[in-house]
Amino acid sequence: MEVVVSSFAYPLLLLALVFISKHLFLKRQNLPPSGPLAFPIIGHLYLFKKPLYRTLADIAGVYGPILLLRFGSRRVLLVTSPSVAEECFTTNDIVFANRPRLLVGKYLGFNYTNISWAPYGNHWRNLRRISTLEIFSSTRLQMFSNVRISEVRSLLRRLAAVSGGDTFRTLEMKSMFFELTLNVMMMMIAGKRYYGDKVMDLEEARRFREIVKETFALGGVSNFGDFLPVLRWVGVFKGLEKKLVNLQGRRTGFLQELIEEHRMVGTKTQPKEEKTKTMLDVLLSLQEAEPHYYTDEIIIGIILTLLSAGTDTSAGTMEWALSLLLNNPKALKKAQAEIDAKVGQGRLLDESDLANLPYLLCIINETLRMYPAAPLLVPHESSKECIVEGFTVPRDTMLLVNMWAIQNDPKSWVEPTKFWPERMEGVGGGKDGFKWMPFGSGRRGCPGEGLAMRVVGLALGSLIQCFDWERVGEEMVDMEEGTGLTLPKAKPLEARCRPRLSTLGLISQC
Ligand code: HEM
Ligand SMILES: *[C@@H]1O[C@H](CO)[C@@H](O)[C@H](O)[C@H]1NC(C)=O
Ligand SMILES: *[C@@H]1O[C@H](CO)[C@@H](O)[C@H](O)[C@H]1NC(C)=O
Ligand SMILES: CC(=O)N[C@H]1CO[C@H](CO)[C@@H](O)[C@@H]1O
Repeated sequence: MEVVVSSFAYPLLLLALVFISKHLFLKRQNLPPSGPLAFPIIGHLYLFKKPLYRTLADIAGVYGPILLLRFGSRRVLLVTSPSVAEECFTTNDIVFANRPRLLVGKYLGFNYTNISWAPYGNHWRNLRRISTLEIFSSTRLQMFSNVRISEVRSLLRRLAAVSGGDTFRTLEMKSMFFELTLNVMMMMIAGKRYYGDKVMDLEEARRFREIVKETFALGGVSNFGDFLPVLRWVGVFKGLEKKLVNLQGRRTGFLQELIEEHRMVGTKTQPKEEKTKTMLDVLLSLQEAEPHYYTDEIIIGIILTLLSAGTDTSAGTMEWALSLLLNNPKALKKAQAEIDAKVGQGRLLDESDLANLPYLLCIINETLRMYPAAPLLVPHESSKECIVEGFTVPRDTMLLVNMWAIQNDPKSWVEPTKFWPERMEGVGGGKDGFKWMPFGSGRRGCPGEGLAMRVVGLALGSLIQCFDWERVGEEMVDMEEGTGLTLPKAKPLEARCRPRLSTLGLISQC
C-alpha cells in the first residue's frame, strides 16, 4: 500500500515543485504576458495563419500590446503599440539592433554577413556607413536622378504607345511597376537595363530575370525550419535549403561577371568620361584604395541587398497607391489638379517638384500607412536582457513590431480602413512619429527611405500628370492582400489609361 502511494505521490510532488518554482521564477523575472496558450515544442506556431500580421494583430487585440510569445524554440516579443515601439527603438535601440539568424538571412543574406541580416557590430556598422555615404547620401541620390527620370519617361512612352491615341486601354500595371524599379536599380548599379526596349544583351537579361523570379518565389516562403530546428535535422527542409544554396550560387556568379566586365571597361576607357558613374564604379574605386576591406564579396553583398530590399517594396507601393486612387477618383482628381497648378502642362514633372506637391506625398504616405511594404518591419533580436514597459525581456529574444496593426489601429486613427490622404498632413516625425513608421526607426531603420520616396513620387506623379486613369469596370479594384514578405497585392492591378491631350506632345518628345 505504502509503495503504491509513494509511486503516485512522487511524480505529483515533483510536478508541483516544478510548477511552483517555475511560477515563482517567472514572477521574479517579471516577463511580459505570454498571450494565448502555448503548446509544448511548437509554442504559438499553431497560430500561424496568413497573413501573419493580421493574426498577430488579433492576438494583441485580446492579450495586449506587449507579449512574449514562443515560435517553436524561439522567444518572440510582439509589440503592437506606438509607445512600446518607441521604447524599443529609442531607449533600447542598441540592444535590439541585432537580427535573428533566420534561414533567409543565412542563404539570401549570405551567412548573415550582408547588411540587412548582419548582427549588430563592427562589420554591420561599417557596411551601414559605406552605404549611407556612398549610396544613399543625397549627393549620390542626386547623381542618379537622370537614371530615374529616363526610366520613368521610358515607361510613359511605353504606356502612351500601348494605349494609343485618345481611347482608354486596359493595362496590367504590376509588372510595369516591377520592371520600372528593377531597371532603375540596375541602371544605378551597373548602367544596364534588363526589361523593356533598348535591352543590350538579351541572354544576360534573360538570366537576370530568371534569378529575380526565383528570388521572389523563395524569399516569400515563411519557414517553419527557422522555429523548429528538429524539422531541419530530420531533413524536412532539405529541398528548400538546396534551392537556396543553388540560387545564391547563381546570383553571386552573375554579379561576379558584372564586376569583371566593369573592371575591364574601367581600365580601357579612361575615367574622365562624361557618362554617369555607376554604383559599381564607385565601389570598385573604393576597392582600389582599400582592397582588403572592399573585396568582391563585400561588393556583391551590397548590391544584392540593394536589389532585394529596394525593388518589390517600391513597386508594390506604387501598385497599392494607384489601386487606392482608382477606388477614390476624387483624390486622383485632386492630385492631378495639384500637379497642373504647381508643375503645369508645359513640361514633365521632375524629382525637384516633389517638395511642392504635398498632396501627392500625402497619398504615398497614406498608402504606406494602409499597406506598409514591411508590415512586421524586419525582425530584430535582443543582444542582452533589457526592460520594456517595466517587463524584463531576456536576451536573444526576437522582436516583431506589428507596424501594420499600429498604423491601422482605430485607437490612433479615425476610420483607419478609409483612404484619406489629408490625414497625413504633418504626420511622420515629431512626437506621434511612432504611430506611422513604415520605414522602421533607429539604427536599423531603412536607409533607402529617401530613394524610395523619390522613385515612387516621380513615377506616380508622372503617371497622374500625363494620363487619365479609370477602373476596368464599375466594380472597385479588389484590394485583397496576398502572402509574401512584402505585403503584395493578391491580384495584379489592371487599369485603364488614356494619354491627356495636353501632355501627349511632351511624352513623344521626351
Ligand atoms: C516603399 C519602399 C520601402 C519600404 C516601405 C522599406 C521598409 C523597410 C523596413 C521597414 C526596414 C526594416 C527596418 C527595421 O528593421 O526596423 C527596411 C530595411 C532596409 N531597407 Fe528598406 N524599404 C523600402 C525601400 C528600400 C529601398 C529602395 C532600399 C535600397 C535600395 C532599401 C534598403 C533597405 C536596407 C539595406 C535595409 C536593411 C537595413 C539594416 O538592416 O541595417 N529599402 N526597409
Ligand atoms: C557560414 O558560416 C559557417 C561558420 O560560421 C560555416 O561553417 C558555413 O560553411 C558558412 N556557410 C556558407 C553558406 O557560407
Ligand atoms: C511623408 O513621408 C516622408 C518620408 O517619411 C516624409 O519625409 C514627409 O514629410 C511625409 N510627407 C507628408 C506630406 O506627410
Ligand atoms: C557585404 C558583405 O558582407 N558581403 C558578404 C555577402 O555575401 C558574400 C557571399 O557569400 C560574402 O562572402 C560577403 O562577405
